[in-house]
Formats: sequence, structure tokens, C-alpha cells
Amino acid sequence: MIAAGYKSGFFSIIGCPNVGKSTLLNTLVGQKIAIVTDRAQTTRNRITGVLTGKDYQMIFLDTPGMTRPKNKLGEYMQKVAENASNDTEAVLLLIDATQGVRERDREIMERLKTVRSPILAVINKSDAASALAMQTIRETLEQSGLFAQILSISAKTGERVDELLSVLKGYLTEGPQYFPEDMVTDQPERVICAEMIREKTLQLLREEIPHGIGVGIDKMEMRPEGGLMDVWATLYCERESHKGIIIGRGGKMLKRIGTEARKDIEWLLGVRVNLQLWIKVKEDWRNRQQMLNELGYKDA
Ligand SMILES: Nc1nc2c(ncn2[C@@H]2O[C@H](COP(=O)(O)OP(=O)(O)OP(=O)(O)O)[C@@H](O)[C@H]2O)c(=O)[nH]1
Ligand SMILES: [Mg+2]
Repeated sequence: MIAAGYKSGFFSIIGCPNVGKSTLLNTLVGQKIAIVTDRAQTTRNRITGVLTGKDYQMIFLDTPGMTRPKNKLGEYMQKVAENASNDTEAVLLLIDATQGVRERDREIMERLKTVRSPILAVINKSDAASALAMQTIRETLEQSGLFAQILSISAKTGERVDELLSVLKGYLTEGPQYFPEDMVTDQPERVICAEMIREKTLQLLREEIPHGIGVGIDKMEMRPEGGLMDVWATLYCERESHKGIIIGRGGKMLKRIGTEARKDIEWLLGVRVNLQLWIKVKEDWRNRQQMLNELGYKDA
């Protein structure tokens, strides 16, 4: 049933890798539900964020950065990003103000010409770019004629995010409350836990290794006496040599990944956690459909 005057709507957040899509999602819903790193291709799946107001609900879809796929996982990620722009109230195309309008941004803009929903350009990272750079980007975007509106924000500091929200409110239509009002994401806790572990590998390991890591939660179990949760997780990597690097000298790296991830997971779950990490080598898993399915990269 739709209550009279209640409004709701979906908004997709798309753009190149590393432009701040997941940071924006977290800022919009006021909670860290998507992992963020300074590495490109951090997000691999669609992440739903929910913002519920007194008489409205906004649902945001964070997506993997759009780039040319190099393997099956990459193809999946692109499909997720492309499908998310269908049937939303508006599409938010994020542009990184510190990078300007790049070739890849133009390619995405070209593809968006066939999308029926209004498209908003959101120039992000205003805190890190000069006024002149912002103005140049704005003019370039205006010339394309593609955008219903062009806004400038800093997803990190929150600057002008309120203004973005009031613009988005204008795109809501009368509709149902899709999610319970206390729900900020539809991701199960175990998925967020796996992501938190993956975030640490992206932050702590160098170059390409973390891009070849997948994390699966094997089991989460509360101790009968309460107050402590055991979490068993497996890190899948592509090569024996990578396994050695992830473990590190004397097990130091794996310990660090575990300690940092544990703190985040404890904060998320609100209980003390005993985190056990295992590493398995699955050669070329990013091209193996069964492994992709097992790690939740399916049904784009
Ligand atoms: N200075 C500044 N940095 C930002 C801002 N928004 C995001 N960042 C940084 O940009 C980097 C990438 O942020 P993410 O939110 O992970 O970017 P993303 O677009 O989700 O990246 P992918 O998931 O890889 O596509 C991180 O280091 C963020 O801290 C911003 O408004 N200002
Ligand atoms: Mg992301």
C-alpha cells in the first residue's frame, strides 16, 4: 500500500573507477556500507544504500567503476554498472574534479545517450580541485547537452551533499516504502564482513595482488556464552607466490590484515570478534564461473 503523499525512488551512481562513488554512497546514507580505497576497481558488486526520511525513501545504487574488462570478473562488473542505469529516477554520473573530463568519461557519456532517465553530472572532490578546474569541467559538461543538471560536491567532506539531496528529492515520485526505515543496506552482514577484509588487502598489499583476491566468509558463529563471535574467512588468490606475499614474513602481513579487518567487523557487529583467516590458491579464479558464483559475483 502506498501512503498518500509518500515518495520514493532509485538513483544509480556510476562513473570511472576511483571517482568517489562509494564514498558518496556512504555519505548519503550516513554510514560506511561500501568499502573505499585509493585503488581503482575497489567495488565489484552493486551496493544498495537506503535513506529514509519522514515521508520519503531514496535508494542509491553504487556500482563498479566503468572500465574495459580484462577477465570474466571484469565483464561481470561492467554488466552490473550498465544494468544499474536502467529504470532509475535519475542517473548520477560522477566526474573526478582532480582528473578533469577524461576520454573514459566521454565514452561513458556517449553510452548514456540511450538511457531514458535524466542524467545528473556530479563533479566530485571539490575540496581537492581549484575553482578554475571546477569551472572548466562544468563548461565541458555543459557543452555535451547530456545533463539535466550539473552539481559540484565533496563526497568526502560532505560539502554540498545536502544540496545534491534536495535536488534528488525533486526526482522522487509517489511510491511505496521499499525498505524498512531502519535499513541502510540490503547487503547481508557476512557480505559486508568479507568486503571489509578485502578492503584491508587493497590497502595493505601492493600493485595487482589484491585485485586477484576474493574473500568468502565460511562461518560466523556466536559463542554459547555470548559476547564473542567466531568468524572464519578464506582469501582466494591466484598464485602460490601471491599466497606467500599475503602471508608475509613470519605471517606478519596476514596478521595485520586480520587485525585491521577485525576492528572494523567488531564495530559493524557490535560484538568482540575472533577472526580466523585462511588462504587458498585458485588459479585464474577471476575467469572461472563457478568461483565467481561462489563469491557472490553472479546475476548482474
Ligand atoms: N579529496 C577527496 N577525495 C575523495 C572524495 N571522494 C572520494 N575520495 C577518495 O577517492 C578515492 C576513491 O574513492 P572510492 O569511493 O573508493 O571511489 P569509487 O568511485 O567507488 O571507486 P571504484 O569502486 O574503484 O570504482 C578514495 O581514496 C577516497 O578517499 C572527495 O570528495 N574528495
Ligand atoms: Mg567503489
